[in-house]
Amino acid sequence: GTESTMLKRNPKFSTLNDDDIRYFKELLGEKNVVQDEDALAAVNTDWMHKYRGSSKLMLQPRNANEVSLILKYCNSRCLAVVPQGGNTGLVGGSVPVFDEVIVSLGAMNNIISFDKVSGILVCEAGCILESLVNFLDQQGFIMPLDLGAKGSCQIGGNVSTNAGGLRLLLYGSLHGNVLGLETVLATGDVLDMLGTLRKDNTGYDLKHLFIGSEGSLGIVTKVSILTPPKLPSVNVAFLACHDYSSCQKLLFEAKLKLGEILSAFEFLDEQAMDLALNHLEGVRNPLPPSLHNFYVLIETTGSHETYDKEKLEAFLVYSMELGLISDGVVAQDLQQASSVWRIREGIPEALMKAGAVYKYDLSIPVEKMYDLVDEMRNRLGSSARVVGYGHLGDGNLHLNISCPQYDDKVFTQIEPFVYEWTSKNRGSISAEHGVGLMKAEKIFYSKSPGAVQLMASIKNLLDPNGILNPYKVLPRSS
Ligand code: FAD
Ligand code: 2HG
Ligand code: ZN
Repeated sequence: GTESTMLKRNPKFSTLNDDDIRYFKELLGEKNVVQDEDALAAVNTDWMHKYRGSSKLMLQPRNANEVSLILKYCNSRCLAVVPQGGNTGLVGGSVPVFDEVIVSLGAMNNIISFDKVSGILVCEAGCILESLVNFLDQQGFIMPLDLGAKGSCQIGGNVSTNAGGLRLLLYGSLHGNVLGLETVLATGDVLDMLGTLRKDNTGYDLKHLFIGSEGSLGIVTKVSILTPPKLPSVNVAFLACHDYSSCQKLLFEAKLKLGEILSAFEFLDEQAMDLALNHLEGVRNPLPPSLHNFYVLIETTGSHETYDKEKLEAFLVYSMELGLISDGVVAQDLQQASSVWRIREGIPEALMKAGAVYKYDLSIPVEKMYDLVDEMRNRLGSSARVVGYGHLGDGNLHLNISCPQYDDKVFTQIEPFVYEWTSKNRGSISAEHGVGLMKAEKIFYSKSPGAVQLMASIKNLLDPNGILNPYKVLPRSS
């Protein structure tokens, strides 16, 4: 990646020696101390194959006590550490930059308790999101978050990135849904904040510091999360819009007319659709062939099948009459619904297959959002493919620039323009993916110097040697 080429390894960190390996083997057992080259190659490389570290060691603790002893030891030896969950992060945060020790949470995947009355689930951080979804399904509940990476991402990774995803519109962010955490600090101290209460105003609510801190303040080992009941009526519509302004008006009308049952409002442009159709196996356009500039996926979730369906159908007729949509289908069964979702969820994968990709995950006021995509297209001309899609209902644009390979000429046309534009329009340069390595030096585009200074002080207080996920989140100068 072009961004990390300027970085130098911080010489204050030790390098691994035989005594270290001996200590870890004694603590964790041989098989949980991974030094195999092929296994390390995978965990040194991020999902996009854009960021690559050169760690010589991955540790696989089985409980919080082992995490505690690992960190205590690393802290005393000044060995740098990268916490890793499912390694699906998109900002280079989950892989080492140099030779940091990888602490992988995958073996900590037990469900601890589920209370059907309150809907509160307590589990270990390494549980894969989809296995939690499957567990809850049996109980008649769902997870309050859903994302395309559900098959590999872990709840601890979701919490650490404060992942948003596809149903934030209805259920809100993890800052609202996570009720408690257990974390291990860099010193090895285990911090018990594993409450299971909706309300608890006993001073500072410290768990919020760890939600979205990307492994820079501690390792999340347990999560307590509020889960909603699985409602019987879910409907999905896939609609075509002529222009962006229609998408925007459609969102306004959907909030008004669908109200409490609106659970997702996603959009994709024609370029994104084209990628999905060409690069994803078995994906086809559910709408009759015709040239549409924009597509919108609307999902409703409610408790009454006939009312909900009537409501959605009336809304679609009304939107058609207003001229906001030019075509549309409503999925008739679960399989059709999931194939419509597959188009939207598959776009990151389609982009990967198309070549190199520059990703920007931006919060921008909805009325301005697509201007950036248009401007970027004008800047880049035919040298790259500019793709716009994302969580329109949350004001979150995924701007992706796809080219055959990474190209410095293209890159200098994109940055710093994209950040300056976002900052000028009072947006955020990270809506949901985090800062990671990619944006550590860019943080001032979205945060004041005073706020960054306080972040650095908190980091220093909790991790005085700076061993946890160095080079990430905070700028070098701080
Ligand atoms: P990793 O990638 O392993 O780690 C992410 C960060 O968290 C790193 O900084 C790491 O050090 C830290 N970390 C991981 N586990 C822990 C832990 N237990 N304790 C402390 N720190 C930890 N994001 C969204 O917000 N919305 C989406 O819709 C979305 N869709 C995606 C779709 C695809 C196909 C992909 C590949 C990614 C998507 N993402 C999305 C990115 C998203 O951040 C991750 O998918 C997910 O939240 C990361 O979880 P993970 O377990 O893979 O974490
Ligand atoms: C999504 O919403 C993810 O699909 C990935 O957040 C976004 O690939 C991206 O830019
Ligand atoms: Zn997203």
